[in-house]
Amino acid sequence: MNLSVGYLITPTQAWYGLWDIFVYLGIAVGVVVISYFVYHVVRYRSKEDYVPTYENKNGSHDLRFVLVSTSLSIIVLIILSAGTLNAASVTFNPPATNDTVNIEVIGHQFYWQFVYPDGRSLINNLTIPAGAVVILNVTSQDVFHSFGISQFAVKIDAIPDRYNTLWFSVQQPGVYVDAIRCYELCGAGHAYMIANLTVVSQAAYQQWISQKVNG
Ligand SMILES: [Cu+2]
Repeated sequence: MNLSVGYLITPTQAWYGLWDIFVYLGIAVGVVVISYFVYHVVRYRSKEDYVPTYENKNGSHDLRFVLVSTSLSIIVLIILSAGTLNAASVTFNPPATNDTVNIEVIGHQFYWQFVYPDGRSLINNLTIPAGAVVILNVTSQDVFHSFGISQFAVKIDAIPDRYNTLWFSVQQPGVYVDAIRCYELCGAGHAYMIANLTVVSQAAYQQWISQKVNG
């Protein structure tokens, strides 16, 4: 079994990429708008002999300004919308491959349970193989919760009698302490509904999963 995602774009990459686009476009728009503002503040500053006039000496210039600024705004909005739809599409369409690990995630007041295909279950510790496509089927045993790993930009509601799916992939093995949290106020213990994400090598994962349950 080859569990490597290789060239795939993960939701984590898609959302972080979208974040960059928002930041860079925001900076560009800020530079243009603030420069325009400062230019006019300086150029049309108060002078002793200045007499205000409402005469429009160049009407076509004004129309051109409106067309250009509106077009630029529309282009920016199209880029941001397309990027958002793309990231959402990556998130909601797990790659069609057999090399995936499916894990059931069950929210409880106030802990997370992770159930593996062979029935073994972990509490507050999600263990996954590095580089694999990990598909989580998220539900709840009691009230609404929300399962999220902010570091990897994934989050989805955990709702009783319903399964919501999310997928992600982590290349770097290690224990990501307190990486998993509940993001839906679910009761008095909500703030303590925290779990670790443990990413192990594929060999270690195969070895662990091949051990007998309860063995
Ligand atoms: Cu909660």
